[in-house]
Amino acid sequence: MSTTSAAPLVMGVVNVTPDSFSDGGRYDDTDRAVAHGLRLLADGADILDVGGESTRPGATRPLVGEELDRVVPVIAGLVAAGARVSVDTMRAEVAEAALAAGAEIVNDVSGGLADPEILAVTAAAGATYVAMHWRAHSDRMQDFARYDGPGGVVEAVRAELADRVAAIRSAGVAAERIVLDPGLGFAKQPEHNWELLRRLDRLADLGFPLLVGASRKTFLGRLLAGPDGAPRPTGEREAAGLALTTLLAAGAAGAPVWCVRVHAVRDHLDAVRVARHWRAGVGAGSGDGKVEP
Ligand code: PMM
Repeated sequence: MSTTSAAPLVMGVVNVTPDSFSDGGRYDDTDRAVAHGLRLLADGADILDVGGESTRPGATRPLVGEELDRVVPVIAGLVAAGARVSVDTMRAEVAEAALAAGAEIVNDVSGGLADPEILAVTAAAGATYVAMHWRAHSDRMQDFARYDGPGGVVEAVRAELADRVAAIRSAGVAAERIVLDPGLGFAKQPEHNWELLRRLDRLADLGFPLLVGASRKTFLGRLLAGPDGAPRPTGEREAAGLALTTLLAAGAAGAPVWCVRVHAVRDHLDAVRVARHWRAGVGAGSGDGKVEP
């Protein structure tokens, strides 16, 4: 699929997991997950991202057979309904089965570090590959949330993504099939996420489209914490995520964003439309310099 577009595409999340932080357990059987995906499709999702492994901080990994059983039938069902599907996996075996079931995109939160064979599998299928910035599996990723070098988190993430691009290219994935992602919340403290969002231009100048996944994440909950310091619960972070989508779609980060990965597709599409309409008017002006009463 094309990785160029003017406004961000909206990718809807279909987590077929018992334990994802944002929607864990709600869609953990095939029928419920397909029904959820179909709702997101009807709401206008450009891509449906189907995942069978929770990556919330501290999560333990499913067995490969469990992950296959979760995602493959859901992907097949959604592809049959006409959806463009990405598979959210770090495993070559799961990516291969998902591509055979009709997925077009491999969304690998480890950027090829967890299972390097996934790159050759993606290349062989001619699929699009999303490489997210990642340092370690979820059970210990927060031990790696340190960015003490010059340029802090932004330059570290940029350099580490550039290394991944080299590996992805040498495995045979075409440059126009690569998408990069800052990996918000993965080995990041809240302020690291905000710095990355403000400086997406530094990641964009690596020359690849960007995907951003901020929806319902803890750094938004922390921003919205009440007087007692407790983060705002997951289900009450949507408005903050929408504000962020609007800013990104309006170009506030100084770089175009190719795609936003979200849970509430319809609302985020509305935000993208507002931003697109705003952008279309910026610079157009009334022409005569007069101010209407
Ligand atoms: N975040 C999660 C899972 N997969 N994929 C990409 N490319 N980027 C992300 O930020 C990302 C991801 C974790 O969030 P979830 O539990 O809401 O799915």
